Amino acid sequence: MKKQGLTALAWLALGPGLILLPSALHALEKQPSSVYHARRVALAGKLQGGVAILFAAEEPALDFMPYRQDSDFYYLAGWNEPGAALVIVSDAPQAAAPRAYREILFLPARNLRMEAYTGVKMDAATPGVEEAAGVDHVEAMTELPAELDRLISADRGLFNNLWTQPGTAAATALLGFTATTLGSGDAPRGRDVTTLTMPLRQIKDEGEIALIKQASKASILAQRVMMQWWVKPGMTERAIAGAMTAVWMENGCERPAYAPIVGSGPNATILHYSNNDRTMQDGDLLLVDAACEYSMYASDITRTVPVNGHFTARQREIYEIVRGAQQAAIDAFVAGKSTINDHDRKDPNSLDTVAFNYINTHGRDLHGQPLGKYWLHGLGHMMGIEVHDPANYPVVLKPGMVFTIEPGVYIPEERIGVRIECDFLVTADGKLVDLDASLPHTADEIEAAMQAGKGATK
Ligand SMILES: [Mn+2]
Repeated sequence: MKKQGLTALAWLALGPGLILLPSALHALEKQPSSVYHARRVALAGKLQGGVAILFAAEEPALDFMPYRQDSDFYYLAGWNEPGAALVIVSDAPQAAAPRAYREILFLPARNLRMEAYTGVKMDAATPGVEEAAGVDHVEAMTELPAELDRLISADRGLFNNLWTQPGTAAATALLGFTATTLGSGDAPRGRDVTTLTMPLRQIKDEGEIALIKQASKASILAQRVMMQWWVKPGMTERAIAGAMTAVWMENGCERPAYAPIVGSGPNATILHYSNNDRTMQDGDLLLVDAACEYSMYASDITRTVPVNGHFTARQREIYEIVRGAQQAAIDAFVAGKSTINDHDRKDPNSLDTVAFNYINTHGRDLHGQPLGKYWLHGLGHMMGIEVHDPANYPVVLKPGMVFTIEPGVYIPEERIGVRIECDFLVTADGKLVDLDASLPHTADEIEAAMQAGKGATK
């Protein structure tokens, strides 16, 4: 938690136009090796005596896009390089060939010619690689088919108890090759390991929460800089996205957690708008759904602000209805009982229903109709290594979970789109904590923040 760039205060004092000198390259902040090891052991406990084989994300082939590791692979291995495989052999004392727990990271051989492009890599022959990886054993990738062949030859029961990421080219190829080496007509089917990692990933440990808070901190700062310094008539949506990106990266984040949505006027009513190519006008609302990723962990924050610094009466009315819906969901929250993202709003404990009922019983459209029909999406989602962490919705919200609450009302006819999104943690004692609580939230707070920026430039 050390590497911080400019403090919030410095950013707010200096404002836009500041040219920053490049700071030291930020490597990912990893949790202790013991944490990743414990996750592998926990996964092994769910394998029903089977073996898990996970592959790292492929490296983009010289297309100049930065590499991002596969989320499950990173969660289990903390290894941020392409071309690797992780094998977890679960403890199976009753198996045909009794097995004890084992974990092996398979690494591709170094390619010295490609290292001119990629930089220096480690492989199984690199001294100290096991300590660097924090995995019990590191082997050359060429050994993986042989290892699998040995395991299945000793216990044919494993043939249909291999857990892999479904649909990945590497897993399909390996299972096909295994069929050939075993002289089998059929390849092992491979069971879906992500069904086992999903519930593990949903409950965050302290280190993960600390990383999410770092992502929150930088994202809050960027949102604040946005509303205080950058939003004004004549500014482009893209300039806002760029200014926020600068704040994220200066504060140690490696990338946006998703494509920034900076939608003004009519674009505020487009849910996943990301062209960001309009010039903002006096009287517009601006919806900014933008946040960053810190050491592989996401933040996800939306604020909606008036471009000229003042909500109209109608904009303020809609804004406060959306905020009221969010507050109603927060007030109704009960750990272990409430659910999120209940699309059909059929679950009796659904927070979506609470928020929908609030919106549908407050305010009217231009035709005297209730506003519920202008809310088009779920109330929130799980968040972690991915901005939308995997889940089978609706999810019952439990201690250790991190999720968003993000009601919205989008009325194209009035060029009004409002979404307010905050990220929440359920604590061990069942309390709901707003991770973005320090960011202006009410209409009054947003107007005050925008005025503060204007005052300072005079
Ligand atoms: Mn979201």
